[in-house]
Amino acid sequence: MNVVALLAFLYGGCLAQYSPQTLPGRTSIVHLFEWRWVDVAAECEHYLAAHGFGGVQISPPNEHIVLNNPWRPWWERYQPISYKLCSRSGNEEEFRDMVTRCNNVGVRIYADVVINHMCGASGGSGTHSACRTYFNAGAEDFPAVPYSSWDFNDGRCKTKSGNIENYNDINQVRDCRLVSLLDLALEKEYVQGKIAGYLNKLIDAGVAGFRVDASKHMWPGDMEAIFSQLKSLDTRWFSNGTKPFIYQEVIDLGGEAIKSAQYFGIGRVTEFKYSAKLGTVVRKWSGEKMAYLRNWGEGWAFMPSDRALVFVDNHDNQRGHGAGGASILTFWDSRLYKVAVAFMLAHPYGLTRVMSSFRWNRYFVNGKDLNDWMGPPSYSNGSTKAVTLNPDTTCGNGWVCEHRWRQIRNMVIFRNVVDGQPFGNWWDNGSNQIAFGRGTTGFIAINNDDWNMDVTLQTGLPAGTYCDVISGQREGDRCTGLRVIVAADGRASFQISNTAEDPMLAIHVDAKL
Ligand code: AAO
Repeated sequence: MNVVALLAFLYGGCLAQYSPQTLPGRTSIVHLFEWRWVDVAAECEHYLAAHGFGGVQISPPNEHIVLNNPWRPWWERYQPISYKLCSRSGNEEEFRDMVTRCNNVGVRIYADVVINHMCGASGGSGTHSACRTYFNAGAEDFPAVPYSSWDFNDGRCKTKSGNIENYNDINQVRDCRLVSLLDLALEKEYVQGKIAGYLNKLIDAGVAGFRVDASKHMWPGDMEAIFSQLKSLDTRWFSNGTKPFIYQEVIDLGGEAIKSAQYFGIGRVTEFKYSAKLGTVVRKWSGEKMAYLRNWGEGWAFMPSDRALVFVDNHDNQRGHGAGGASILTFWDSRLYKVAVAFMLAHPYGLTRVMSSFRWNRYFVNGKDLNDWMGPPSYSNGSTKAVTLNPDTTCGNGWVCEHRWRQIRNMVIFRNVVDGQPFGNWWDNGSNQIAFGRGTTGFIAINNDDWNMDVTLQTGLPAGTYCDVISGQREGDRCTGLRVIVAADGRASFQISNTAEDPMLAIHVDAKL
């Protein structure tokens, strides 16, 4: 191997942890929150592969606590009991089968890994865990790992409660308990080895990478010590020496001592400013206007695009957890949500993650949803309901399946088609009507004003008749929705009513008749 090739190999290798390792031309991942493994596998085979999804973020696959006060909250999954692969979503065999089947159709699996802590200090003792493994939270005894009280940070935390009390004290944030979750001593080689062993077991099963939960609460040096022990990805699906994709959950909206940038050396980082700001702009709150999106991305003081994992909402902030400000748009606000998701998928900034949720019966008291804890659609015995499919391809049994909404699915494809193409041909009306293109391959126009949009714009696209992929798509030689005619000079007229179901038009070269 000559020097240039060696350097390219090393460069590629050392940057691999920023790449989702998806098949070429697949640019988004979907979070199938709380889905069972058998349903994820079927979705990979019957939907995600065919519609260009790059991969799936799954809920934590390790054994977690089982709670009944409240009854089976979704957040059981964030209270580990062991690193056995059994959980609300299924057992190890189902997990391995899912990863194999998804990889076999070119859809990657990213595991949500909870490695900062074990269960809550008040988790009690017994076998109320997904695999009925014995543990004793009070004694910090998790025999299935094994972890004992030696393996927790109690000695290092200086707060009276043992919990984080001040997010501006770096030592508290990293060495004290997050909401009383037993904080592992990640600086210990023994603990690092146990966690690396768990992650390598997932790599052996074929996962492509990890969403690292609560990264803000771990010292970057300890995380690097763990990740340096990770194997390369499984050569059944990945080229030899490929490193796992790493994206770290760090809530940094500014104003705290810990910054996202402290984690850039390890992998990508969630950009929560994106989610909070886009919600504010699309809701037209605080004087924000769509016209201000002209310099969206680093121009808004977000992290560099090649370090950012972006989303309109996530499983926390769609229900007021984490950085769950009121501006966050979710499936509950479906019309504006589709505007925000379409914008995110059309704009080049960041690696995009689409949320796929379940419904729960929200119950607001003084602006707070008292049912924010409610778990996935379940039977009376607590087992999670199957994802059923309706004839119109939507989901039943309480699963929202935003990723299957035509407008969102088609914009996932739009992003694949325009991948690598420059942002340009920006137009706005100084208010909330905007439009922009992606080189010569795609163009989107959005009307978020309270009056009609009627303009003729330079799209940058080749002349022809295009199917609008918001109101429909191209099927053979016909459009199932609206059409847009691009003239020889690249210009096209966009009439968008402010009362339209979806006040957007989006076209790309794969939707051209
Ligand atoms: C549950 C119960 C607790 C109980 C605990 C143990 O709710 O009462 O003590 O069990 O028995 C999830 C749930 C938790 C649940 C936990 C364990 O959300 O309610 O606790 O499972 O079952 C912080 C972390 C962040 C974390 C977020 C929820 O930094 O990593 O809290 N997210 C991840 C997961 C999440 C999970 C865990 C971590 C735990 O995504 O699902 O928790 O594994 C500030 C800080 C943030 C901090 C938030 C919330 O954010 O900056 O770092 O997130 O506070 O504490 C504005 C500010 C923004 C601020 C925000 C909220 O937006 O700009 O900075 O307000 O104050």
